[in-house]
Amino acid sequence: MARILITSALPYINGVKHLGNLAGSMLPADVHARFMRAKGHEVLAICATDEHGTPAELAAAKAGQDVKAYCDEQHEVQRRVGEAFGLSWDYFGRTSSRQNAELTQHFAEVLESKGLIAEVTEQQVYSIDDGRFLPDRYVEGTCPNCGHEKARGDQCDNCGKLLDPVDLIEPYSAISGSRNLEVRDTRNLQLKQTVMEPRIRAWVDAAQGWPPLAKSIAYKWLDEGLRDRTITRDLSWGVRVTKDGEPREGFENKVFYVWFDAPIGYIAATAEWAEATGGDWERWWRSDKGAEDVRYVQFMGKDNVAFHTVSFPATILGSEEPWKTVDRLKAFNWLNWYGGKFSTSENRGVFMDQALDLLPADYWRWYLVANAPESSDTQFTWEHFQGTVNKDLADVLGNFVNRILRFGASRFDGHIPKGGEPGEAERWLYDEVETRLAAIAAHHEAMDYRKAAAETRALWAAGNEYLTKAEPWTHFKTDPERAALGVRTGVNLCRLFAMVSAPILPFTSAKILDALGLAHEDLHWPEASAEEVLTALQPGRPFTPPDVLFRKIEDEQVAEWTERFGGEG
Ligand code: B3M
Ligand code: ZN
Repeated sequence: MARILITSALPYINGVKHLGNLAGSMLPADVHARFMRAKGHEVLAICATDEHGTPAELAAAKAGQDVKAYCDEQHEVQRRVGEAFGLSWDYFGRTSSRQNAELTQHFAEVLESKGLIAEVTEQQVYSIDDGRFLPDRYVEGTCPNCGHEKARGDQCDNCGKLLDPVDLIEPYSAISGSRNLEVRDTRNLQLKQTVMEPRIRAWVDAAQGWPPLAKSIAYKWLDEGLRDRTITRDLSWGVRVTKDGEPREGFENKVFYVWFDAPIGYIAATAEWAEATGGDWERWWRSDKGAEDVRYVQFMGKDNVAFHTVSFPATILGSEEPWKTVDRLKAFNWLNWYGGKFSTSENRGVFMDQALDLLPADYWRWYLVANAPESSDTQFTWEHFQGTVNKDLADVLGNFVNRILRFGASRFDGHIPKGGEPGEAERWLYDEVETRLAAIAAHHEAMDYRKAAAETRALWAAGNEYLTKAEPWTHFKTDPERAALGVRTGVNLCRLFAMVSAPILPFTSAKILDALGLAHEDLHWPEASAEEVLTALQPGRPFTPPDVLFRKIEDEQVAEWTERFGGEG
């Protein structure tokens, strides 16, 4: 049994996330957590809302709310919608927590004591009309790299390049739209990443469990040459800057940069979890306090990779304290919306809360895992979604469970019959299940989600193929023993499907277990031989067919949703 710490990139507080965000971090992290728990490992799955920086301030201003009140409200909204999607975090914390402020200040002070922090005078955009500095997203303008006209001060959404607000062409204030801007001097703290570069490179070289995408992004940054990074901002909302535990002189109107405190939020949210549950957070994070054997797995979209493979490690390694660093990193490409980006402002795409208004969580979970943007960007289209749900869930899994349980209910009085000895069809099935189960587990271990879903689907298909071979409905009159064996094996297959599909389809698995009268706690990964697993439920056990597990998506629904949410159409 291993101890596995799982984090997914912390969603910004500025509104409910869209399906692309879900597909590229929170959902696969949940699938991994569920699989690892089912395998009997000790798992701690941590997430939190990322509540600082200009995204939070701008969104609060737009909502006409005080930032703190806005964050309180939106944190609850995101937590609820996450839970409704079945995201089984052990804790969903907040980067605005006391724990995160303390840890962030701790890291900054330790880094300073190691000579890795410098106080520097920098040039920042100042808005005369707004009477304030405009860090990061408070400035918009034309991207110097690609010419996109609505680039934000910290990053261009079009080409992805990280920017400095002073680089923007024809900049304007995102608060007032004013172009009456000038560049003024301001004092900031910089983290000397240039000094850290050899240590970070050696650490990246040594990393084993990263996919090529993550390594190549890390090396791209390292090869371009790290720059010292400003870790404070002229903002009022965020973690206060301290020195020896007291407010730092000259920094009274500044806070730490959101990307400095956000990853520390993984640790802080674990400390929140400990406070709430009486757990021991250091056992998960400090190698001197028992975390040396923890396997730490991070999930994130590709735009977050550099922050996790270079910037955050600079903080952690620079402290020279025994913090746990990432062991395995799973990075995703983009899930796009009809070849373009999801966009709130242009009403393109579906957001998590809207998705659940249309269909139950498992429909989305299945689609997003089976089409995970792993080796390249992928596209969501309503037609593709419809096809996937109808074929995989309704025709293969749903059809199997409903067909066999209904038949068993009507012909065998809703009790598992004894049946004759296993024959050719059963032996074929045992072989098939043996191979498929091993493959599914291997893909989950490797965090290959498309493959894990494809093999899961293949296992369901094998169930249907077995029924075609066993034909209990045809044999019922002529060879009732054989028909009974078909039903007994089929009911056991339903249980197996619930166990194996649960990481991706937790709600459906629960329904199947209910139909079989099995407790949800019994859910574990099947480790016994296929024959044992498929004869585990004994004759005489009652079962009740569930309501239809999956309804097919109709063409009219596709037309309506395309109209409502945008699409190519
Ligand atoms: N909130 C960016 C994002 O949601 C950022 C991730 C922080 S992870 C520590 O893409
Ligand atoms: Zn650009």
